[in-house]
Amino acid sequence: MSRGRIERGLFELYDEDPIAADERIWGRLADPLSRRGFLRGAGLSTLGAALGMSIPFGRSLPGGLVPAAFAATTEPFMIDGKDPGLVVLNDRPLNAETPAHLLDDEVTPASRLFVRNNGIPPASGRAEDWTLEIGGEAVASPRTFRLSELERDFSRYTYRLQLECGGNGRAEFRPRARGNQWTTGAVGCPEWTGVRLSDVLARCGVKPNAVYVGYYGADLHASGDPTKVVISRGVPMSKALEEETLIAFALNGEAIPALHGAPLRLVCGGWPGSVSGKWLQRIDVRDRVHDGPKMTGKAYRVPCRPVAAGAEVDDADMCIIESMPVKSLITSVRSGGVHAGAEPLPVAGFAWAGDRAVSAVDLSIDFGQTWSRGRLSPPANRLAWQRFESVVRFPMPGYYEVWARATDSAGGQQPMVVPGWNPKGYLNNACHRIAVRVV
Ligand SMILES: Nc1nc2c(c(=O)[nH]1)N[C@H]1C(S)=C(S)[C@@H](COP(=O)(O)O)O[C@H]1N2
Ligand SMILES: [Mo]
Repeated sequence: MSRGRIERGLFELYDEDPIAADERIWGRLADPLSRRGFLRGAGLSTLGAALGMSIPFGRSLPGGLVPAAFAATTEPFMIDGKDPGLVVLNDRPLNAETPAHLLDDEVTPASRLFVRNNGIPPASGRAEDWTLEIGGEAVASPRTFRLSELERDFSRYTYRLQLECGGNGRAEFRPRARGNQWTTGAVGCPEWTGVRLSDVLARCGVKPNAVYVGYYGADLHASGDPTKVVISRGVPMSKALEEETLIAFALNGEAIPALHGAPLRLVCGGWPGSVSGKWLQRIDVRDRVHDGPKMTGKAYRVPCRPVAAGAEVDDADMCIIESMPVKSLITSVRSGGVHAGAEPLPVAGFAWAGDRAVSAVDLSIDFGQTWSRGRLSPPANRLAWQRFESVVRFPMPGYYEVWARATDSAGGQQPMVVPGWNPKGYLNNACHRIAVRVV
């Protein structure tokens, strides 16, 4: 069987109905009505035949999952300054994600940081001429700072801050949510340098009625209409005034690249990437929850209470996403690789948990029946992702999946299957899994 042909068929079929796809491709399921059915008998041996090897823990393989061995592949597409391994999801506006095995650096290089644009990035202007305006109902003395003033008059700080798009993982929701079909790669943890938003706001005076900040950037609306704002989001004052919330002018010690918001951007680690405004020109201190484009309606909001998949939800029942949920990625091993079975396989990656810290990462090689705890490093600073490392040993040759599951400091844990469906497909923090062929 040719791999390409299986892939196309698989993805189309799994898209429509994952359980029916299992039946058609791999044969009968033990419990065809259950999303948690397991592959048995004929199905299992057909899958084994397609893989060209047996599946030692096959009895535990859940039905309805596209086997990780058949993960999508994409042709390379060159973006200036970017690793050719990035996968482009949309070119107008440009959106590109990073395959997990390219995220193995403690500090994500700019060339491997995902790109998420809602509009058209501004033509790169001269940084010396750039200004940042601070205004809004709840600021005592509105002011405009030149970039050079920000650099000269305020203390600078450097933090590693993880940035993850709220829609990372959207591709797995059924029914499908519209928008970029991010798989796992809309995340990274670069090192940002800048001044504290709190210091800059203190210089202008924040009134007691301050509730929220809202940013405005210099990008152009996709319609080309210069009067339309692409996106203008923000955070409550408590998040805005955190030590780590930066007005950044450098990424990994160099000027911020054009695609990532040159010359100035907001960085609020641990919250949906959309609050970290790029090409930053203005920050308003608001006396109410900010109501700019993509703050209201269903944008970057999830149902306040869980809903059935596919349900219609009233805007009034949608709540703003704040801290992102606990999540992890295996980055040291590329999914689909071949491993010599006699050798133990080192497996490492990163875990993060929004405003919280990660307290543990566990790995499974038997589809979640048993787990073993990895070694976990402390974060370089608050809101940075954390390295985990482990070694797995496979009992015999065959097809395996390595699953990673992180737990946060409040006991929150990644689910093994896609969590709560929501209209826009946010917050999928299901366990990451990679395929390994042991020979
Ligand atoms: N001005 C502006 N800021 C923006 C965006 C945008 O389209 N315009 N996209 C947001 C979203 S949705 C995300 S996830 C992050 C992505 O940052 P990156 O492209 O540097 O990875 O930027 C945020 N800031
Ligand atoms: Mo995003």
